[in-house]
Amino acid sequence: MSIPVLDPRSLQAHDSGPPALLPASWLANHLNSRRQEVNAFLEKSLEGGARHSDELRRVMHHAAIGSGGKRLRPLLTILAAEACGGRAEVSLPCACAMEFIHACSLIQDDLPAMDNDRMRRGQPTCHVKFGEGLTILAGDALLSLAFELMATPSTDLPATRQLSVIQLIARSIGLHGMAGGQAADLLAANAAVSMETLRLIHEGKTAAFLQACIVAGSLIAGAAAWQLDALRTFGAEIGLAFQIVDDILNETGHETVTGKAVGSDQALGKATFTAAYGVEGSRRLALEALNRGLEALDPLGPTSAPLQEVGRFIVARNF
Ligand code: GRG
Repeated sequence: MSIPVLDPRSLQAHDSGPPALLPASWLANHLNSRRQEVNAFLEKSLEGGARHSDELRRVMHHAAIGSGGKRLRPLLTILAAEACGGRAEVSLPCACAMEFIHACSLIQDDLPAMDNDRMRRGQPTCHVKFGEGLTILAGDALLSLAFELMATPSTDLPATRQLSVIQLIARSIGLHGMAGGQAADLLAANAAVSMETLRLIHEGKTAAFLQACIVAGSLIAGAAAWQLDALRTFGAEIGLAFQIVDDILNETGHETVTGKAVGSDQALGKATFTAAYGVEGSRRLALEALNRGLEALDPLGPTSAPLQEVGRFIVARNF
C-alpha cells in the first residue's frame, strides 16, 4: 500500500469520474484532490475574526487543521457519497464537520483527565500548548461548529436527508457511541475484560463514528437500501480494523512516524486487541475485517474503488 495516495505534494484537480481500468495514478490524484478540497473548506469554515476570542479560534485551528492529520473521516464521507453516485461538493460540509468532531475528540482524549498524552501528530498536545481551559472550550466550539455545518440549508440536499444525517452522527458520538465507548475504556483500565467487552469498547470509542461518517455520505447521496446496507457493513468492518491497527501501532510503531507516544496503552493498563490477541493475531483480525469490508463493496462496482483504497490504507498504514 502506497502512502503517496495521501501525499499533498501531488495534489491535482481531477473530476472526470473513474476510468474503466482505474490506474493507480488516477486513484492517487482523486484522493489527493478530495483531500485538498477538504483542507480548503476546513480553512474557510474557521476564517475571519472571532467576536469574542481570537485565541479560541487559534486553538480550534491548531486542533483541527494546523497540527495535521490524515483526514480519513472526511474522505470516507465524500468517497461513500461518490460510491453511491453523489456529488462530492454536496457532501463536503458534512465531511468537514466529521473532521471537526474528530479533532474535538482527539484534544479531549489527550487531556490529563483522560489519556494524559503530551504528544500528538508530532507536536505538543493541545492542552500542553494552550492550557486545559482553552482546550476544553475549543472542543466545545469545534463540536458546535460541526453541527452548524451539518444543519446549514442547501438547495442540493433535502432537509429530511440532512436531519437523518444529523441524527445518525449525534447518536454515533454520544452515549451509544464515542462518549459511551470512551467511558467504558476509562473504566476498564487495569481490569480484566472479556473479548466481548473489548469489542464493545472499540466499537463505541472508534468504530461507531467511522461507520457513521461512511453512512452519512451515502445518505447525503440518496443511496438505495442495498447501497446503504453495503456501506454499513463496510463501515463496521473498517471501523473495527482501524482500531485494531491503532492498537498495533501503539505497541510496535515508531514515535517519529506515528507522532504520538508508543507503549502508552500498556502503561495505562488499557484493554487492547494486542493485549488480547497478540500483535500477529491482531494483524490477522484486521486483515479479515478489511476483506469482509471490501467484499461488502463488491456490488457497488468501480465507483467504490477510491473507498476501497482508503480501506486498504487504514489497515496498511504505519501512522
Ligand atoms: C466528541 C462527543 C464527543 C466525545 C469525545 C474523548 C472522547 C469523547 C473520545 C475519544 C475517542 C478517541 C479519540 C478515540 C481514539 C481514536 C483514534 C485512534 C484516533 C486517531 O485517528 P487518526 O489516526 O488521527 O485518523 P489523525 O491524526 O490522522 O487525524
